[in-house]
Amino acid sequence: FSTLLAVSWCAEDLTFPPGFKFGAATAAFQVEGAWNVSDKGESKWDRFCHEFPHKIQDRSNGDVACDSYHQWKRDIEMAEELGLHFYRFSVSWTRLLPSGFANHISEDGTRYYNNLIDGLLEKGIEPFVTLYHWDLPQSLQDLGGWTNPLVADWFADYARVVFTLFGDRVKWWITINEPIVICDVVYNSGIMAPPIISPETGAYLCNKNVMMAHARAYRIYDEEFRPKYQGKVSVANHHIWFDPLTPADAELAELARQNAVGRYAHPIYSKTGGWPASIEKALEEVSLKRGYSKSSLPAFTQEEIEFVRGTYDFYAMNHYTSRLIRKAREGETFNFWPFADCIDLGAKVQKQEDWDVTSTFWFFIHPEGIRRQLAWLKQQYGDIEFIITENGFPTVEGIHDPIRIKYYKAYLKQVLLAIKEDGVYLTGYTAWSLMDNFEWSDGYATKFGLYQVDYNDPHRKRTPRDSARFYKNLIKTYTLDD
Ligand code: BGP
Repeated sequence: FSTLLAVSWCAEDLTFPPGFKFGAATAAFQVEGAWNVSDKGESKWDRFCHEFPHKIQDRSNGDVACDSYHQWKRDIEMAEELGLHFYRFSVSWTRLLPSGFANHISEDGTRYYNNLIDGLLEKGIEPFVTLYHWDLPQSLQDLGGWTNPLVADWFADYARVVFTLFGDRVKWWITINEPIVICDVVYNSGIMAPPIISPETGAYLCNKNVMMAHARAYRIYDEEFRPKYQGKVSVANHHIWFDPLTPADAELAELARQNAVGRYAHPIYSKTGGWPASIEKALEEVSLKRGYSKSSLPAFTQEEIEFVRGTYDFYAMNHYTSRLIRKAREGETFNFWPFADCIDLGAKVQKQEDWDVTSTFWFFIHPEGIRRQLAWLKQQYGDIEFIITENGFPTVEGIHDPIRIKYYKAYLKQVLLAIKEDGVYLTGYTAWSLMDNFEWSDGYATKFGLYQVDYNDPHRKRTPRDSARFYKNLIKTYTLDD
């Protein structure tokens, strides 16, 4: 019997399709440091860490971080060591446009990103660039940030500058990283920048403005740059997979998916555009009940629906973890973070007994979730190109990190099943993260890196973990077989 088992295991095809691309990611605020070097402007995360150190687990900040502003050559070397096909990083808005507006472009900022992009291309590694990974200029935050509809204009100007400067060499673009974090997590929890709590209004205003800002940037690329450069543009959503606790919770789990994913994806990827109908209805009912004269979720005009609809060239999926959904019990309190409890829907989340916990409070291990999430997206939005733009694992282990390798293997196996069994057209996978970095409210306490960073070293020495060797071998062999 054991021989039979062994045979069936070997027969299992754990090989990635030819042409599949592997990458790793970071984000400007999390790695660059040099927060006030040269003419760089202040971002909302600079301000947040400096003013509210107690909101960061280890009271740290991004002032130096991994010092990638100075260590970029080593970063490229690491990408080369791993054999990455692409490196996903973000541009810091205030490094390029210190005032937040397009009235002055920093020469130093331009030079920094040119060096990084050219250095990667010299090694045959594709730059995969995110325009916005959470570090809004403080000058724009002072004007209301993502709750001010003018943010779409400011973002459009910034996007045009980035496309103009780097579009000749960068072919893969993400406009905005994880709108749900910028909106729902920020305005529901107060644990991220800016610490403004406004769940009934702020989160939804932000939601619509982010959709408009993304669409503006996409349309600018499409009309002014695509004819010359033929790149691809998308937005990277965050996906927590929701399973119902019991069959009776199935409908609520679907509503929670539409709330957490559909509210950010439906306007862009669905055939009809606009908000998911079930969410539009549920949120209007809640708002009226609360005494508002209309829904807190701002309506789209027909023109806006058309403007946002179809603004993608592929689907960018960030995924880490899953939750179970059940109806909230009488008198139960809501805890929005980790962004799934939804007071407006009466949905409460919990973890399955047998899901392992990790060193980070919001993260439970449930490999099947990534496959189910991909299948759901395919079923909702059709047979489009998918790229996993973030997936990774936090642990406090040192250089030897067998648990992280186990996580990567288990999740990547489910990714293969999505491709081979469910027919998901998935062309790339991105590990979060190339190196340990400033993990937002966790500071440096949580470590996601394939490379360990020594924060006591003035040059922030990077050392490959065992997981880096695992990933390198996977990229070389294309198989999960040992
Ligand atoms: C994603 C972010 C990344 C990264 C990662 C780990 O949501 O896009 O920037 O931080 O999560 O999460 P955390 O740092 O909250 O543990």
